[in-house]
Amino acid sequence: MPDKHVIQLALAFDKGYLTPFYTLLTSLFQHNSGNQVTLHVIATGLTQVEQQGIVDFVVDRGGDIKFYVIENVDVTQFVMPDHEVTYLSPAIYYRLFFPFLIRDVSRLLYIDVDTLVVGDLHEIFSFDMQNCPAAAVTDTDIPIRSELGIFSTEEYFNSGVLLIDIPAWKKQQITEKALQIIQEKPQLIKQYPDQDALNMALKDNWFRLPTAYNLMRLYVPNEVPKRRFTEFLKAQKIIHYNGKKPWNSDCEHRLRHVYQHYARLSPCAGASSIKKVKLSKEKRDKLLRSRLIEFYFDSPELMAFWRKLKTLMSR
Ligand SMILES: [Mn+2]
Repeated sequence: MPDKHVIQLALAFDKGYLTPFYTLLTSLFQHNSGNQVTLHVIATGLTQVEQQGIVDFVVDRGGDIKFYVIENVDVTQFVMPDHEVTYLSPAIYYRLFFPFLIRDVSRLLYIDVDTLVVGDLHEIFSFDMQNCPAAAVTDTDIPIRSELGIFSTEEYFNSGVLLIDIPAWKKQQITEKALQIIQEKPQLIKQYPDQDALNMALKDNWFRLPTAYNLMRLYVPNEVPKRRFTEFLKAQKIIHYNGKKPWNSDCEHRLRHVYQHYARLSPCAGASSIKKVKLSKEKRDKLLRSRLIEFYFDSPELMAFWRKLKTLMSR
């Protein structure tokens, strides 16, 4: 039997994200049984029993896991958005510290815990990153951030999936640069703190990954109807529920039900139900509109009928 590919993943979360974390692990091991998976985890607020539960889960599936603790840095002092983005916690900053905590690993894939792994990840570990310290997926959904020195949406990446070349990252002091921005320009990066700081620190110095590695909502077109999801997902690697979360009723990600699927298979199956979120009338209307659009694309009969009607009316 050929040697298994080794894949090194970094994950960071705090106790409020235990269910999504298990859901992510469930999807990961289902699609990477041919790989030797090592997880590097920073988790805060877990009990000993919860931590041991995670170790057992990973070891049962043939993986390795290491926990890390950040010392001497209090990320709770770092800038956080003050508007209604309640799903962000200071854990967003943990990604900056992995290159210093992990020994004997040269390439590391950091992934947010609001993701699912739906494909084999080993190929990414042999991508030619063209000497860049990091690789990521462009986030064209964000308005141009000229205040950060970034003048095109194509030049801004989403930090939810970050492939890190640790030696290059350290040599070019990316963490130091990002921390300096966080300390010196907190007002500038208030809305997307870690992501803005990393975009500034890595400006013109990151390799573009295919969108399959960070499938945000914007990369799932409405035109892909529900009945083709299985086929569509075959070419994808990591689904990212950026923005509204799939465990809440106001999620607009087209693939939100895929999260429910893996949550039901996870050890947190009991906690997989969708939480109802109270919305203002304006937001309710917006959500209803997006649900109707989905319904339209999911219903071939409705589409055919509508097209016919339009043709008749334009005569
Ligand atoms: Mn995320």
